[in-house]
Amino acid sequence: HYEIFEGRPRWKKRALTFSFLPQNKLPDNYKKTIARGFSKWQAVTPLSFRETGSYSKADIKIGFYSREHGCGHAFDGVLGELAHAYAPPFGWFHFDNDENWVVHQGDQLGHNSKDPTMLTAIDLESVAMHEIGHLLGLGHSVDRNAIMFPTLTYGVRKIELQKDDVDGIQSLY
Ligand code: TQI
Ligand code: ZN
Repeated sequence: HYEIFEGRPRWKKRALTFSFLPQNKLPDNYKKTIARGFSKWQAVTPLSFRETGSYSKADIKIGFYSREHGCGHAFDGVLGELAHAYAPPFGWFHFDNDENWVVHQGDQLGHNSKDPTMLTAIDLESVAMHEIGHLLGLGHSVDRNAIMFPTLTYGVRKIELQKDDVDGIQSLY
C-alpha cells in the first residue's frame, strides 16, 4: 500500500514546469527519458508538466550532481544513493552524476561509456519514475510491484505506474 508524506504536502497549482540545469548539458535522450516519466504521471492526475527553458523560474529543477552539492544531502559516488527528490513545494530533483546511468533505446540497453561491463548500470527511467512520485508527495509503498516500492531489482526495469501508485497519487490530487 502507498504512503503520503507527513502533513500531506502537495502542489497547489496544476500546471507545473520543469527545467534541466543548463550547466549539465544533458544529452537529448536523458531529457526525453525524464520527460516521458512526467507524462506518465500526468496521464493519471489533473496535473500537467511542461518543460521550460527558464531554469530559475521552473517549479521543478532537475540536475545531475556529484557528492556535496549544496542541498543538504550529499551524494556518495557509484551506487548507494542514486537520486533524491524533495516533497512539494521544493521541486528539487537531483541525480547522482557518479552513477552509470543508462537510457534504453527501443528494447536494447543503451551503451554506457563509464562502465563497459554494465555491472553498475542504473536505468534512468526507472529511477526518474520513482523520484517524480516523491516530487508530487508520495512516500514509499510496501507493494513490491509499485513504482514507489523502495527497492529496484538489478536488471529489471520498472517504468509503468501500478494500481497502487495511481491510487496513491489520486488520493492526493
Ligand atoms: N534515493 C532514496 C529514494 O528516492 C532517497 C530516500 C530515502 C527518500 N528515503 C526516502 C526519499 C524517503 C523520500 C522519502 O528512495 S535512492 C530507489 C529504489 C533511490 C532508490 O537513491 O536510494 C529508486 C532512488 F530503491 F526504489 F530503487 C530511486 Cl527507484
Ligand atoms: Zn524513494
